[in-house]
Amino acid sequence: MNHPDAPLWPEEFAERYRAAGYWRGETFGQMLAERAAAHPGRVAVSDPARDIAWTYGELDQRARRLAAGFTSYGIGKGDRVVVQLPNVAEFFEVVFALFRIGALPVFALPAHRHTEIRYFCAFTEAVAYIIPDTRLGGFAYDELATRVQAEVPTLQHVFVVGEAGPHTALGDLALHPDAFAYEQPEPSDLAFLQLSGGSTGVPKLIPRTHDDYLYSLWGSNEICGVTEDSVFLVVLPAAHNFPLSSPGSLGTLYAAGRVVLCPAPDPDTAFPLIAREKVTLTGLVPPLALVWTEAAPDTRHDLSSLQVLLVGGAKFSEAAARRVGPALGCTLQQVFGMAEGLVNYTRLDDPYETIVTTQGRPISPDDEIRIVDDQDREVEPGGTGHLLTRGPYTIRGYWRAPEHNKRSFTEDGFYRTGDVVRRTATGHLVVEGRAKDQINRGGEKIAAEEVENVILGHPAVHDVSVVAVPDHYLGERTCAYVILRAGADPGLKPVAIKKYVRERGLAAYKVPDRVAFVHAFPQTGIGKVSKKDLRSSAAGDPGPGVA
Ligand code: OOB
Repeated sequence: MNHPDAPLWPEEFAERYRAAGYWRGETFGQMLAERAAAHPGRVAVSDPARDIAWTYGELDQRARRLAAGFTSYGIGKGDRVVVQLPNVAEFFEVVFALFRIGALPVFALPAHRHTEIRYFCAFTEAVAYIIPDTRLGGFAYDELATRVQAEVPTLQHVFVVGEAGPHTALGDLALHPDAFAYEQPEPSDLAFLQLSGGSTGVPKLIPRTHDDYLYSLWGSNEICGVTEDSVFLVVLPAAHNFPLSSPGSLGTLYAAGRVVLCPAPDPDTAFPLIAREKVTLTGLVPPLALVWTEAAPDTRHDLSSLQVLLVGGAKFSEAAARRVGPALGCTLQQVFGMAEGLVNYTRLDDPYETIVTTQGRPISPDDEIRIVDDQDREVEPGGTGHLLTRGPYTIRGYWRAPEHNKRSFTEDGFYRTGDVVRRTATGHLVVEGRAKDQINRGGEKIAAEEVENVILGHPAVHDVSVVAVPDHYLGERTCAYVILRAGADPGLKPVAIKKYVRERGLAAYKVPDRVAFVHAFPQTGIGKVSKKDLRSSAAGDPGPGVA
């Protein structure tokens, strides 16, 4: 199949995935409509912090009204809409409305700031940007929106959940569902653009279709035991692929279960919600899983409804994995996934040793896995190598990135994950490391090149190299090694570099945790900067000139 902006699956693969029953020919709009018809009075989404609980009937109705509203503003099939919302019920109303009219949500995270948002809006030629008001969002997104709107000519509308300010209130948009007619998308059409953690100067956008994403949802549900009795707590940012689809909020809605929104991830916020809403499963990144594990034994809240805790996004150490069950009284399920597609889970009935020592195996029998050396030759069974993958819910290329796609995909369509893994005799993958130039800061991905490009803009900087430093809590933190220009102010402090990055309007998690001034970088045999050597020196004493 060809799409002007994204390479999709060749027809022979699409046919195979349909014939195997993975692609069921459904769209998100139809899915919600069917759940609403079957379970109109069941609660679909609750936002207890704001006293909101919408049934399937209400959620579907709201999405239809908003779909008519978006249509009245001229937004339609294929248009891009940047969505940057915290964990609020309206997130679901918005995305299901956009799904219905075939407009593509671009899933920004609440932490993104001017640099990222301007890029998403400009690169995707977005027509609209949806934000929370300052009270809900804890940041003046309205001011950011005003600024971006002045810079990006395509961006015609800013819709606000809450107080509209100078923009348009989302609440004013809802029209009678039949007020405007619109064309609904096909199952093989793109549904949204997800963000890649990436390793390049600018983030890449991941085009997912209704067919492929819905398969990853029901495939996950079968593996994670999600049914209409499941209650999923959205702890991580709702728009991230992990809490969205593994099995996440959308998997739970697919199963006609109940989604509960958690406004903050700390135990003081989450534990009372688990007790009150009788949450049965949730997903966390490793640092949060550690915090919950430590807090659980002393809590006065009843966590006994929790059956499964999914942990993924970054490597979960075996020692930490062993503490989850005893502390939280639930089953651990490790998840090794990526927004580009492939998701691996340990199975609920896997032997305990497999659950605590591996990152799981793929959802689908048709997820093809190759583990190769630097020359793309398969390693011997059980050997460690680069993970390449192809399958019914793994993209065949990034959105509008033909040059980059030549490097990130093999000629026969395998995605080069950048992860270094080995496979056990049972087919479970163990993540051993990473070959991509990325820092995984407790599950938040930072492309070294993106931060390096920003720091290079500082007038005193001659060269910079950003690497990961091991960290007990987050797994990794960032360290920026900086070579100053000859003649730079000798009084310049490393902290000035951090301040500079922050002022450029980058998400806070991308600001280097540490900045060290050096005179030269270690080099590889052919004279390139050796990040490997920089990483090992960062792991030790970073030396003078450090902040
Ligand atoms: C998830 O998605 P992304 O797109 O933010 O990041 C994907 C990358 C992987 O390529 C890998 O480098 C790392 O995150 N990763 C893990 C991991 N899970 C993800 N590394 C080691 N162990 C794990 N368990 O992070 C994501 C998407 C869906 C479900 C879960 C996580």
